[in-house]
Amino acid sequence: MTKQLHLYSLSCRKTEDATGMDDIILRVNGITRWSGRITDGQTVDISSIDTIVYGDDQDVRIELYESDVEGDDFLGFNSVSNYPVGIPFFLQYSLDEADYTIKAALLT
Ligand SMILES: [Ca+2]
Ligand SMILES: [Ca+2]
Repeated sequence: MTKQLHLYSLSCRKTEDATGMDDIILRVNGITRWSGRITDGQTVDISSIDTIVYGDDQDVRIELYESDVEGDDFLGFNSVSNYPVGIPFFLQYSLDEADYTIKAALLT
């Protein structure tokens, strides 16, 4: 059996950078799958990211970074394994005083 994880949207409650927009990098199992600019109060569509297929005994590591010229800021990670199929759930990222949420679901 395999599971299919789909990511729908990224919401920013609070940016990591003190001024201007954040440049977010989203990595799935260490590979960059999406990047884009976002600021306080915005939600962006990330559903163009390919559905992630993984085994029952595996989990998926989803990391967020904020890009700066002097290096990337790590905003946190979530490991997704089991959730009820078909019901959206939310992943929180709150390191470095940032506040982000990813909406995701396991597909039927
Ligand atoms: Ca930063
Ligand atoms: Ca930045």
